[in-house]
Amino acid sequence: MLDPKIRDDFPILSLEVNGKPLVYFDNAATSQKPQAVIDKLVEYYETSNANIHRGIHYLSEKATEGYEESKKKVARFINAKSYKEIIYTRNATESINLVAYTLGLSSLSKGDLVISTEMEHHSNIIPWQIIKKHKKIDVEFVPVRDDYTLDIDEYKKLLQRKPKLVTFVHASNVLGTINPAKEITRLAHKAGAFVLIDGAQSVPHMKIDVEDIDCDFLAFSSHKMCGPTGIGVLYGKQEILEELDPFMGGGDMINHVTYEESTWNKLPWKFEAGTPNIADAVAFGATVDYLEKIGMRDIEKHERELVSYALDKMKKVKGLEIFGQDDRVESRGGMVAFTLKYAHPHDVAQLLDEEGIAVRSGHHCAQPLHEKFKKSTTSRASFYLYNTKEEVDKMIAALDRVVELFHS
Ligand code: 7TS
Repeated sequence: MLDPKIRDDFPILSLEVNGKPLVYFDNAATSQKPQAVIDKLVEYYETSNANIHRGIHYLSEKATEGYEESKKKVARFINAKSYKEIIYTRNATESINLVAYTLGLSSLSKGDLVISTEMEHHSNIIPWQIIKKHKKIDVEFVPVRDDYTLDIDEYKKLLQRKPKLVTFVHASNVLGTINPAKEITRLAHKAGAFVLIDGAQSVPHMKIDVEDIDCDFLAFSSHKMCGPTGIGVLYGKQEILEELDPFMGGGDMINHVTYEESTWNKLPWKFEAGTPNIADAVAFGATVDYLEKIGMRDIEKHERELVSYALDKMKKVKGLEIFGQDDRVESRGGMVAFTLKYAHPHDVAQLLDEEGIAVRSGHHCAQPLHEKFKKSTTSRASFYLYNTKEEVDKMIAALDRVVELFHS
């Protein structure tokens, strides 16, 4: 386990909620921010604020340097070849939409197949439904089996139809399942498809190496990995990004403009129209420094130990059913969705909140997955580097009290 002193880095963790010390178990929705990231944000506004790529004055150059340095750090963090492969968006959702609206609109045509999976977040379902409407493509979903893993045999069958794109969630935000990204990618490439991975729930929690996985695109969000809101990342292989048309048009993404037509800027700027979210990008660079200092492998180990501890205890709560694998911790992430036989998930979340414990309830933007397993909603506890076994114990005690309340 990581040293619990790490908690001192996160000012919000010393809050009391409803008179109790905060237990923050809603990390899959968004994570808390360390002081180093908050300080960087303030420092940027106090010492560097200007627009980037526009002026030759001192501040503009300083802001530009901070923005570009952040991209270089992110490229190193995921082992991309260059910062040219790192596009900043608002969030993982926008990153996925960027691929849909560029590659989807320009390269897909009627009857082309896109393969996704049944365990996607809505952000990797809706964009393809929109492209389906525009371009009359087919979208198929790899089934989730009863053991909450993807049905790879069905996937192989779908691949025989020569899809143009395979897109899948690396770690499910509900089931916790970690999909075999390298193998899925290898098979997709063999069938001639592009590969887009939704890394929103994997990049914050494990060491990701895009060269090793060999995916063509990877989408993730800063705010789920201790960074500021308002910054998302789309990694894309340079040779593919070079071929794509821009996503949005405007300032900074152009080379030369006439009234009739225009040419595009170099990568990655071709995909970043208008003034970007400079301050949050600079602070995102500090976020990467922070995570690297702790070490992604140690973060992963910490969460694995914590989720294993939590699963053992949760299984013993009367009437508690886990939605996802409850044993194979090596292939699942640190989030546990569950239902209690005697209480509605919203009541569970509300009663836990009264004890200062933050969990989420709902369908977690994965409604089709819930419906497939005949659930309308679940509660979900999701862990991160600063959570402890003592906090898990508090949640278990609170859940026992909920069961007592509803069962008696
Ligand atoms: N993909 C996955 C797997 C996610 O879990 C989420 C957010 C997204 C994409 C979208 O991320 P965004 O930053 O663009 O919003 N998931 C959740 C969640 O589970 N609870 O709140 C947000």
